[in-house]
Amino acid sequence: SYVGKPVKRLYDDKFVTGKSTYVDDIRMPALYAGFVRSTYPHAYIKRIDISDALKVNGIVAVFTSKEINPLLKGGIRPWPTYIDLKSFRYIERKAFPENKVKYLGEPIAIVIGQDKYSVRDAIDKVVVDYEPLKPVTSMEEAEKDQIIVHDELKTNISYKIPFKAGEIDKAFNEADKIVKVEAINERLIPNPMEPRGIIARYEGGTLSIWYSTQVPHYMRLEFSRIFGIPESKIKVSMPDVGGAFGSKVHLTPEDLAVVASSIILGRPVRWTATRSEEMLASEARHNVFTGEVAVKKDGTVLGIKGKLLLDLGAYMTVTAGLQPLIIPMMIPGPYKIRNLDLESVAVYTNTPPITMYRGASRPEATYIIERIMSTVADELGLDDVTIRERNLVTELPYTNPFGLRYDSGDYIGLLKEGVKKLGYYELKKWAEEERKKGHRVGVGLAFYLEICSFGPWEYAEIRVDERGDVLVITGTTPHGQGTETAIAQLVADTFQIDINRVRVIWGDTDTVAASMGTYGSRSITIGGSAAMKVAEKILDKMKRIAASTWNVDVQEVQYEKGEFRLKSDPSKRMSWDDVANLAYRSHDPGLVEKLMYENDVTFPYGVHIAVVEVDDTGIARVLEYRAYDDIGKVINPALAEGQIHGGGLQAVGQALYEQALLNDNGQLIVTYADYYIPTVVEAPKFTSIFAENYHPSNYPTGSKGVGEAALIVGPAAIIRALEDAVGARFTKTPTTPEEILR
Ligand code: MCN
Ligand code: MO
Repeated sequence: SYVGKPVKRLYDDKFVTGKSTYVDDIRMPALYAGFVRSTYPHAYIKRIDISDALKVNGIVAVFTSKEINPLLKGGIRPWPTYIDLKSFRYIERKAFPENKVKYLGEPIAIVIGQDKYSVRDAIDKVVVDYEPLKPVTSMEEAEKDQIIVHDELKTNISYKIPFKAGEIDKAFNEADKIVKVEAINERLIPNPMEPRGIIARYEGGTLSIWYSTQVPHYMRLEFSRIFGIPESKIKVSMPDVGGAFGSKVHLTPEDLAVVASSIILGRPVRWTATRSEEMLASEARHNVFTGEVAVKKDGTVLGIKGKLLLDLGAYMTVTAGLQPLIIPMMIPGPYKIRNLDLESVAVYTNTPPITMYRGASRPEATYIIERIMSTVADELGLDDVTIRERNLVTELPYTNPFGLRYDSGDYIGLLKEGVKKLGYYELKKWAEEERKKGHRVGVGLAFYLEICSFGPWEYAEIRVDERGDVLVITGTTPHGQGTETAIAQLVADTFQIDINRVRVIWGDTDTVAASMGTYGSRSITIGGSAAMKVAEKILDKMKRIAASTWNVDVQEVQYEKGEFRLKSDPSKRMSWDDVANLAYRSHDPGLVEKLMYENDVTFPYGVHIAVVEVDDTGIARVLEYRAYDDIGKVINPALAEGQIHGGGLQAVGQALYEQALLNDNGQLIVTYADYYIPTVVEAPKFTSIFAENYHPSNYPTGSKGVGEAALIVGPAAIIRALEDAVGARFTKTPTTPEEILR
């Protein structure tokens, strides 16, 4: 059997030999697109002169809002599957602004030419006259509504909702101590290896799109809504996607302009973001929490009051609305805190729009609640394990004060076991000795509970062909995780056949009848379960075929290791291949089954530990990163561990190095070179252990998600380790050398 084993990734040859096909690798006689971008963060557009640009050799067209926007029946809007559109103030964003630019770098015109180089030259020849306005680039200023980003909305506040539960005044009256806590996440950029890319071809009334996306079916729906083309006339293909980290669930105005141009010109048009464009198109996080915590002397947290201020940037993207909703609901985390008075406020600023990044809301919530736990521990003279033990939820299932139902687990048990298995106290002691010798090293711990396997459903289809080979069509859309291998393991085990007879495909709307996609660490749990259930259906049919051949009741047929047998007569046997072949010769031919599998969210959890060293220049390094997680049943430990490594390295970046630094003008002043994504040089030594006595989800796979775990909890663990090393309190990610030395 394959499940539970570190089966090697099945389809990686092309990646490691450089033969994968990303959007930019697709050969097609397409025109190239590039964008003229605003050089002001906030300004009226007075005039756009394209005449010189059109004179550049090879330039086919330059379109502005005048040509492009009228093709759009709607614009970019939040994702109604998860976001309540009515609770937000937003405008549907068209491709280009018609009179006012709202952030520096905002696309205002598309230049189309025969090759990339002439396009690049022509972009510089487009002359734009602006009437500059004072920008508002800080969230705190934006909230005052003195400068308004969207005049139509008359306010910068898109969302302002209280999240209240229990009796907050009583909690604060009964407190022995009130502890102030601040937690800040600066703006980040996911930076997948492959930047955004799209090719659009409109011919004979059919729109074909090749797209670097996580959600081809949802994007087909959006293109249909926005362009008023029926879904039946749109095909979205997802070629190999070189990572996304949540950022490719969103749709950019550039994408809309490329599609509109291909419609106008009747020719294929393509665009691949440059790295600088990618950095502008996918910014994420950026929020500030300020709060007060009511505590008892023994460490019991009675209640939390606080305000969460979130930056949306200049426009509401497809996914930014998730954060003001989910962060407050997850702030109580794994702890039995029942009294809360939280206000969640999301504001527009004259800065690049915010989208989502690995963990999308759970990193923020975890960072906030773990900062609270560690700060309270310091204020009361307790240690990091005790404070958590005192507050962790002890009985599951548990419904949190905002109605989220935690499905299964043993939080205290895992914390105790994790601390032991990961050698936490030994590390603490070692660090203390080292500090006596003058080395600035520290050890930090953080606990997390996360919500994943977002549904409500996922689709799977399986075809067993007449030779008995298996094709699995999954609605999930792996783009680096390796979920396809894990799905093949589940199917091969259900069929009890060689995994090499199973092929898994996904991503193309013509191939996959329905799909939600890959995000929110949902794929193996909900998509894998869908595949298992279909496999069971097929096996059932195969048994019925064997039964009818032998003229017996289906209960008489047994299947084991590739063989169908008659229970009452062991001499009657048929191989897997024989039955598959027979299936195509019967009156109800074929072995093609499909289903939509529906289920609820699951809640994995764990404890992660970081060891940090700070040198004389204030540069911090994470030496070790150790994780102990209960993710339910582990389908492929190598893949799951890989997720801890990748997410853990991104946590190192978020905690210590990465920041999408903007100046007061809202201009991104870092490039890919100095944004400082950690590489193998900055990588810590990883230890990843999954609980053997796991608590399964109620899915057929028994799994819970792991795709975001380490970036959800890692920043809190690393900042805690930094505090231990330096002996100071830190609130911010990233905490930079200047702040460490201060
Ligand atoms: N897995 C397992 N057993 C479990 C849980 C997971 O073996 N109990 C394995 C799965 O088979 C899969 C991987 O771990 O190979 C992650 O599975 P899962 O937790 O179901 O997450 P998804 O497949 O839905 O992936 C999405 C998740 C998210 S939301 C982000 S963001 C992220 C991440 O995956 N983006 C990634 N990991 C990424 N990895 C890569 N290489 N690139 C990205 O863009
Ligand atoms: Mo994600």
